[in-house]
Amino acid sequence: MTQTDTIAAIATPPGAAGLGLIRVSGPASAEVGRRLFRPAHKTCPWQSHRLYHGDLVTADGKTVLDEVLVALMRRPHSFTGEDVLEISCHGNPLILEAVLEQCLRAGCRPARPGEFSLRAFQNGRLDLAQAEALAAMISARSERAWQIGLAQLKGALGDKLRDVRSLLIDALASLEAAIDFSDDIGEEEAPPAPSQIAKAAKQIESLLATYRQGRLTTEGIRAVITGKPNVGKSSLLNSLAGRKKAIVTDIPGTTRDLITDTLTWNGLLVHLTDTAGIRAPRDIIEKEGIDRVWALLEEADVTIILLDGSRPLTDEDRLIMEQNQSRANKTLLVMNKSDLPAAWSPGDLQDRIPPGSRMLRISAKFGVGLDDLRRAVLEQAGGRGTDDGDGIIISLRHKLALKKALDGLTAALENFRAGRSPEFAAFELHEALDAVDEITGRKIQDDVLAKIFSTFCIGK
Ligand SMILES: Nc1nc2c(ncn2[C@@H]2O[C@H](COP(=O)(O)OP(=O)(O)OP(=O)(O)O)[C@@H](O)[C@H]2O)c(=O)[nH]1
Ligand SMILES: [Mg+2]
Repeated sequence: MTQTDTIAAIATPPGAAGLGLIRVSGPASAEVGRRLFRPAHKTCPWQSHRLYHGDLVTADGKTVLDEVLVALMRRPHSFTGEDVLEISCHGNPLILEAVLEQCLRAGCRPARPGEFSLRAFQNGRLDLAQAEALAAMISARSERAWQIGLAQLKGALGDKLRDVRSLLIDALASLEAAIDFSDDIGEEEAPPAPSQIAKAAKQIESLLATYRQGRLTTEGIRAVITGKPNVGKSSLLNSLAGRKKAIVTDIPGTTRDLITDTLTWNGLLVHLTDTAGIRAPRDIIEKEGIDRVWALLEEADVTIILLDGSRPLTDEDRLIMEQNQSRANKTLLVMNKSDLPAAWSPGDLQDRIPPGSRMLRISAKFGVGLDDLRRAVLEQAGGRGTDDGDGIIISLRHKLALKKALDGLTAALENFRAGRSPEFAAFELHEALDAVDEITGRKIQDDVLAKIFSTFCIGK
């Protein structure tokens, strides 16, 4: 797709910096360069992918704005697939704005958010999943999220989808042959479609299974510390955070609000929240605090139930454990104050530890057992995948499309099982194929496309 207009934007973030970059893309890029750039050396052959040093001047040629480096990337070997001009100037927002203004005077229009990436997609330089991966990589807040974004940018997801696609196309081909020659095919020559469909469904299922991990990686793990008052919840937050984030006293009911700190463990973000101790509330402030804890626990990826090992267990401890039964596989039972003599042993809890939850011993005050706790939190959240980010899905859009494809395949298989005419299965397969193609953007509606790119930043 060739665009007739040339777009320009500041590609670096607002604020002062050593350098800033203006990006121009479209048919007039070379002309904009010739008008605004005055080379330091007499000759400037404007070879593609070469840096030239000189002054950036106003469109009327009268005023020098900055000393710059420029590069022209001629199509199709550029990010967008069009002629691209990049101007590196000094990173003062005033300079960047002034240079952008001159680009607009020289014939560009301001780029919309994500428009460079949109053009790259439209010119076949990136598939849609890669363009989204690029945006995800730019906004990644943890090392793992960055790695996954990079793997997708390199086409890891596209490769997996290509496998699924070719299975579906083979299945469709044999189905359509069966439809065309239905009279000639005997029972014993049943088409191989069902086995290919089942194989594709398996691959989609395993991709779908990565979504939880993908989400944890990009958004971070939400871990909540709960327990009755005075068991050491705030002390635990403080030792894990390495600073005095929450107030600690020996008065039960010290914490009333939710206090969250975001930490990085093993390259993953962990949003750790300290909460009000759970007991029969003494006043409406405490009641509000406790109500918030119950609501928060619903959304938690991991719940750390903290128990005081130095004092006998009480009904309050038991109530919290019981309330959390249904989330056992997201729960860690943690016996605190291991530096003091134990008043009970984990064995006493045997009948209360639901399958799936785990038991650990720590001392929040003296920082004992915290490495094990960190490891257990990551494991319990399922955030410690063994893969290297290949083909992990991180976007809800991808998840929904894969789900739609899987539903189509399941319906197709059901049609085979019920012995219906192959047209029915073929219809479902086409639907599934369309859903897969929505992810890479091979087949996508313009409004969906516009919506996706509008979430990107300007200059991207
Ligand atoms: N010996 C010992 N004392 C601890 C430990 N952890 C916490 N404490 C003490 O227990 C008391 C309560 O600690 P907090 O961290 O405020 O307890 P909390 O669970 O946040 O209490 P509330 O906010 O009231 O719910 C303080 O005196 C802490 O010093 C520990 O590992 N060992
Ligand atoms: Mg507290």
